[in-house]
Amino acid sequence: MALLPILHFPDPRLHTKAAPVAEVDDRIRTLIRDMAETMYEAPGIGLAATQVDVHERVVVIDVSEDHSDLLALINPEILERSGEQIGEEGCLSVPGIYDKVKRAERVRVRALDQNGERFELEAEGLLAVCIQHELDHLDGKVFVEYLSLLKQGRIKNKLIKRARITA
Ligand code: K1U
Ligand code: ZN
Repeated sequence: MALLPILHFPDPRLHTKAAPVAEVDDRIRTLIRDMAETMYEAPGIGLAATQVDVHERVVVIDVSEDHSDLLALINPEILERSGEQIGEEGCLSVPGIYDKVKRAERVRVRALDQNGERFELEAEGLLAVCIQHELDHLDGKVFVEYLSLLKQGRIKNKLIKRARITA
């Protein structure tokens, strides 16, 4: 297993649209294992392949408290959204920044599992938020893009300064 380096905003690679996975094979299963290890170590409750500079449609999520409920989604699609919730979000690619984002309360998702089998899932609450956040990453969107341009500018400057100090 391997820990993968996570790209930090405003790295332009975070705005790449990920391509569908053509075949669910050992390469994809290894990517999922490494992404899960990276997410748990960070720690976080989700990670999209985009964040580790792999531009294929793969995400891992685990919103359990004891790392017991890993969900891997390959080529995920949101089929239906309903309701509305506003909650505080963070992002491993925007460390130390948290802000409120409006999302659907419930989503129905279709994806492939690690055997390449299609399945559907209904989610609400934090899991629904996390799914929407991770699928945005696959489309090249970072949660700060829901914030005002003023806030986005401040966050960009803060992270650029921090990167200079730690370089
Ligand atoms: O995509 C990511 O960068 C992961 C992100 C997912 C997420 C968090 C909150 C709302 C929506 C999406 C994170 O995991 S940030 C870290 C975090 O929220 C957390 C870390 C440890 C324990 C519990 C939460
Ligand atoms: Zn994120």
